[in-house]
Amino acid sequence: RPSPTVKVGVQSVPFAKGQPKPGVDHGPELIKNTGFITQLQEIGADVKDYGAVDFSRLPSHVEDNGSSILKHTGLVASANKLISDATSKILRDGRICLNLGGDHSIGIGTIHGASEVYEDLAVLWVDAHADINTPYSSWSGNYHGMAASFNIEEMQPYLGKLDGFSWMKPKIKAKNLAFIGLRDVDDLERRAIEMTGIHAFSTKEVSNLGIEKVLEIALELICPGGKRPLHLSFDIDALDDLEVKSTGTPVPGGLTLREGLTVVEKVRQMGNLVSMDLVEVNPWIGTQEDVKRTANVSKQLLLNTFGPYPTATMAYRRSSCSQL
Ligand code: 5AB
Ligand code: MN
Ligand code: MN
Ligand code: MN
Repeated sequence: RPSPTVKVGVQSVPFAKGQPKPGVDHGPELIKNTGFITQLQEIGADVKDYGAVDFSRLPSHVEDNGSSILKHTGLVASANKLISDATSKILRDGRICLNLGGDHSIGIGTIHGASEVYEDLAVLWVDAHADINTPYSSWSGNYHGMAASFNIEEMQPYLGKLDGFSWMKPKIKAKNLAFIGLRDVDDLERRAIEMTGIHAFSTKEVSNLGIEKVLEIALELICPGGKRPLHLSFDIDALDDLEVKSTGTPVPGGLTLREGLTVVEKVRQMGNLVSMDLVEVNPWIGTQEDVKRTANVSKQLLLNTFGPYPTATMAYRRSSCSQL
């Protein structure tokens, strides 16, 4: 049974102003240098490289309003308008849009762009953090910790009016979003999750139920029967800090690489993925070895998301079944 050709459009989103650590804007370059695009093409995937979202007309620096702890509001807002439009364009070309970050604040634009093209979009948010702070609840002022709230309809009353974000039309319903991998959630974020009824699976649920079961439940909740289009927002810090050291906010006790691969494999099997983010890979953090390992983990995730469906070989079937 030949697998249908998957059509992917890859865009680099080298944005780092949603958090304070330099280097995360070099994430796309690191991930692309693994050669994952060529490798996918060699196994029959139709992958087109759209280059980077063009930030050349953004001011390189904007002075923040000194009375606010919020960092780079204006830049985050205008960058995400560009990201949203670029994402929509790739989707209208009939490709799955793969966004290589960049910090997670780019999720504001990628999800917005996807929800403009696909009605009734579901979102699977794989992360150690819930990123559901608001400009009022955030104590860090970093927009990468607020990216989820911006697109959730039920969160709008709590966001307030922010300069630069008036172009946004948030369309994601709380019940169509699920978190997997949570283990570092602020008090007010917990309140937001409870209040809105977003489905949340922490690493505790993953170890109790197993990743397969968690995915089965989560995916059935947000897209019953696999019918709704799906956006996967994968923050690399969902994985354990032993697997991934080159990221800005690592948290111990996370998913193993194998569990991460199961996430993308299950998503692929459902067949309704329309867009995906891989974010928070920062090649300026950690030793050379750490960076190499993080790059390799990212590559494995992408190969397993878009590679052909694995079919058990005869040798595998024989050794796994009949000899037992
Ligand atoms: B990431 C924190 N909740 O709001 C905040 O890496 C962390 O995109 C946010 O998930 C982590 O600053 C953002 C403390
Ligand atoms: Mn995140
Ligand atoms: Mn995170
Ligand atoms: Mn992070």
